[in-house]
Amino acid sequence: MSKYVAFNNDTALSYVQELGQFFPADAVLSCYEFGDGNLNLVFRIQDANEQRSIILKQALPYARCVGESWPLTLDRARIEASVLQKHGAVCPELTAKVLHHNSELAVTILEDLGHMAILRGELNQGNTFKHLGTHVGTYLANTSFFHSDFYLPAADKKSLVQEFTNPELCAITEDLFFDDPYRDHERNNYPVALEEQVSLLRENKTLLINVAKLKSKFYSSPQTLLHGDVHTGSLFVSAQETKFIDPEFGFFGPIGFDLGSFIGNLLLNYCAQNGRIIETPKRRDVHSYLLSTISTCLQTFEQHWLTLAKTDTRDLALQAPGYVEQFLQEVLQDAMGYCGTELIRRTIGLAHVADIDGIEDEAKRLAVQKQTLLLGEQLILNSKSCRSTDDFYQLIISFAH
Ligand code: SR1
Ligand code: MG
Repeated sequence: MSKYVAFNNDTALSYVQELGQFFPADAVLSCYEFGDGNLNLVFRIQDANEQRSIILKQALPYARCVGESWPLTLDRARIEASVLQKHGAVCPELTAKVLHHNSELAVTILEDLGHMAILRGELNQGNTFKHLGTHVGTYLANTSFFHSDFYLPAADKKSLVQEFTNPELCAITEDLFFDDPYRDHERNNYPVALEEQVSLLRENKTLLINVAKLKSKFYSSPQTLLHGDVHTGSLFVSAQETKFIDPEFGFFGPIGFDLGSFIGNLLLNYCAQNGRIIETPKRRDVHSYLLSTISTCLQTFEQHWLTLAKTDTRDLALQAPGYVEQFLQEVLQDAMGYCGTELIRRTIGLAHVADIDGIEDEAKRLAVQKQTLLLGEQLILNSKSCRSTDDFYQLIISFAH
């Protein structure tokens, strides 16, 4: 049993050397920390001629972006490694590989995806990835179907629900998505010029009821093992490949949550491009790329789910003709609602996105923030009338322009 201690470059390097399984004994190794996320330390360890490298990720006992005043469970490292392993088992080509895990030290060693890039940064530079929609739709369908009641024997699922109980990280989502933005809270962060729109949002009773329903479903609808934090910073991309990382918020929750979060992040980027790309033709290209990626993702998700349900559903009652279609309609409605909450919380809550905050011109940034708030509100208000992927897509188009 190793006692927890937060690593620095030297101790991370020694740990890897002592494991002795990743590099030859005589390799000359170097190590540096480069994590820029909200929560963890991330080290790269490589040999002198940069032929081989690995990533060592370590959870800190607090939220890095806030400091020691926000203590946070180390158990999230176990959850993250286990979700990667479970998702990797049903979708290996789209999930980052775990090479080693130590729960006491909250350390996970992962394959180095340094030949790829984080999607958010790429989208912010106007770069596009033609397989993204298909890849994400496939990952979300595979991971959600194979951890759902359609596939897992009931007793196995119940025991997995326990294994992936993640109360502290879920509490962050419960607070940041569904509470803070809709009331005064010191964690919120938005310009004074947005105050009027924020007040109107908070006075909209129908909106607040819809947000309450979404929160209630997040609390008590263990439909599948979610990634739990599907934003564009949780994806590595290259021209051919896509890899999911960082599922430390994983738990058994509503299937629509991951799908809605992903689409929400593409829409945040869509709106942000209005303040980023000055040349109209280039902006139009990126906009149309983002919309077609959303459409492809939705269609791939739905078609893949329907196929899996037809070929692999093991529960007898859930095979009732027409049931899976109804089930998926509700998933889409949830996704649309969660998508709206992601847009709103990233605009006025604690955790913003570089897509918007990186816009230097204040007036342009404000215009984008107004658009993301409005779009988020409309998605939440109209989610229950969504009957198909096309309804979802049409609503996005009608408000995104
Ligand atoms: C304190 S954590 C803030 C946000 O970062 C994570 O990536 C999640 O999205 C969380 O809401
Ligand atoms: Mg993360």
